[in-house]
Amino acid sequence: MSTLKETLFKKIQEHRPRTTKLVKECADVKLGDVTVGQAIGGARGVRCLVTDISYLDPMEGIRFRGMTIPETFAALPKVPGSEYPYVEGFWYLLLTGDVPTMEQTLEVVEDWKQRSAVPEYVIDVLRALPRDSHPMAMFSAAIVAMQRESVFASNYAAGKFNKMTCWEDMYEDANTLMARLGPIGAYIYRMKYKGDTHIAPDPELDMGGQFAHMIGQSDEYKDVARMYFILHSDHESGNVSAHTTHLVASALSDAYYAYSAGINGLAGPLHGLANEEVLRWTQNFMQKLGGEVPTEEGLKEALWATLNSGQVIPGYGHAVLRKTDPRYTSQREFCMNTPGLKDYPLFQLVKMIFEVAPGVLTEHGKAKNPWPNVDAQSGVIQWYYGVTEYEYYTVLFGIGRALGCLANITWDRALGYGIERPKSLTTAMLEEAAGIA
Ligand code: AMX
Repeated sequence: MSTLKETLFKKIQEHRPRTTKLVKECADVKLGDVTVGQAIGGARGVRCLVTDISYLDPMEGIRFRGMTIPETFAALPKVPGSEYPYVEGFWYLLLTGDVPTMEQTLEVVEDWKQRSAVPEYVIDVLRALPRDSHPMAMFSAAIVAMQRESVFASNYAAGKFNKMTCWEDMYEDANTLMARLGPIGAYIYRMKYKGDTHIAPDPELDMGGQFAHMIGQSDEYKDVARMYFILHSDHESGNVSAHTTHLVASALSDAYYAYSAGINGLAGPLHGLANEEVLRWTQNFMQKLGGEVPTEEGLKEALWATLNSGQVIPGYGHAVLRKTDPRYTSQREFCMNTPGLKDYPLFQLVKMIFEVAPGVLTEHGKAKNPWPNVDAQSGVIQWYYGVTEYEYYTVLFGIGRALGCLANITWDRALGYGIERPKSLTTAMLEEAAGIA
């Protein structure tokens, strides 16, 4: 058994009695009430999910296993010669809550290498789709196509389902998926945008570095990939992609079905597609100005024009956060510390939007959070390095988001979380409850 699996097993055994006690002795303890507004308004703020992988504080932002983003980056083993950690070490942290040693990290690196070959039939599926299919549709199709390899599903079908050990099958599927998502994403990228030319994996590289290599990027981009995947990994479990993955897995669907569904949710413009929208909005705006960075006044006008036409300002606002997203800040710091990026006109504009948009949104008075989220920064970094195909950005998000979603559903199995099934009411019932029937 690998060190990661052994450590995870130990953690699961330690944790189980806590969940059992809560279910057996405290099941009636109230966590809150649900209002009519919440029932209609997307269950915002309803406290009914449990995860220990990450926690999102409205003011402070995300903590992964209790650690802030800077703490996470500082603690994890770094790829030699690089500023950023191994994605594989971060996976170890998300699953176990322990910061791995270099040796433990390299064990995961090796394990993923063994699992990373993309089956030929997945390539066939991708090639059978119309070439103008959205890359997220391709990504989702590739993931669900691999369902036939699910260890969980095959053991279940063979009557080998065991509530106490089924997490091990989920763990197998989750690791195989994690190992293949980068190469699948790279295949889609090269097939769609680089003349259908492909780059063989380099056996020396870690997951983030390999992705950069396989899309044909520079050495510098390797750290961008590592940073990007880690920053986009998890945002507790109520967001659309994580919640969808959890919901689908709760029916004992395997990791392939569950994460493919999560990817479909991530593809929505209010969720993962926002990074694409941000860049489109920003570039269109700059194009109108003949490539110049606008004045503050010009920018204000453009922001108001967007709002007055009934559109949202992409990259701003959040369902939970009430301050600037630390994932935004982390990417902003990356830009500030990267010589060419710091003075890059598109980054100058993104910086200016950060100075102007919160004021405009506050005056507009609708958004509960006028501050930027992760998506307001990520596109500009991709563009700078030559990943200029906006519609592809959500695939990058989806590769990273898998870390959180798959760690979560592995734990869901370990703790035996039930099938999700909230209760619906009719409009008449709401009217009656509100005394307006
Ligand atoms: N621009 C304009 N209006 C906004 C806004 C923005 N950036 N953010 C919120 N609003 C509006 C909402 O549309 C809503 O208007 P309505 O009352 O007419 O329906 C009102 O403000 C209240 O919304 P809220 O409670 O502040 O936000 P929410 O929890 O309903 O939605 C989110 C959150 C992210 C979908 C929303 O802020 C938004 O649409 N932002 C722009 C898109 C975006 O950046 N999405 C990415 C989020 C991060 C991610 O998942 N990748």
